[in-house]
Amino acid sequence: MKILVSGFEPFDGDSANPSGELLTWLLTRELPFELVTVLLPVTFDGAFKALKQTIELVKPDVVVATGLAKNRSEITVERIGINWVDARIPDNAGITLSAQKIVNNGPDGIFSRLPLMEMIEASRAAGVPAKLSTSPGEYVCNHVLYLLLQEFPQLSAGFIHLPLNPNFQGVEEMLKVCYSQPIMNH
Ligand code: PCA
Repeated sequence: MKILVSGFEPFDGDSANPSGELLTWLLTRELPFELVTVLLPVTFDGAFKALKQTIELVKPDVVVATGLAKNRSEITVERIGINWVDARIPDNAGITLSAQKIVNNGPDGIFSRLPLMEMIEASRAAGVPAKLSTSPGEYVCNHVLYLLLQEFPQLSAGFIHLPLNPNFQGVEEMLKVCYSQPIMNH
């Protein structure tokens, strides 16, 4: 079983992004599955392209994309990717996409295909607060999540938003659930 985990480079003038640091941390862990990681640029044009190339190359069984949500205090597992982008700040290439669909004739939203509730329970059981989110934002993370779910309908895939200073153990527990219960539930 191969799980691909993505994280993002820093953005918005920050010097670090915990989702990028997560990848380095995970690579030091002993995991029951094969882990592949990819660091994505925070650009509308480049992020999904880089993820897609990696998926096509490594052919993972599960894809878990991660990113930072600075205004949240817990790890949140996203329920849905939405077909909308409305950036509050430019991406790292200076591009601001405003109030538009991501895919013109695509569905308004696509549900995550990860065992969401079981992931949350596993993180909580390890003492790391986590909860469900139905709001992935309107920026690069949602852009990647929506395109991931839309372009790879056969893949078990979804998105985890991290708070600042996350306890990465919570994510490790979540990934172990994706390995042991790779079901697509809503
Ligand atoms: N968080 C941003 C993009 C990159 C990241 O780590 C977001 O939530 O859209």
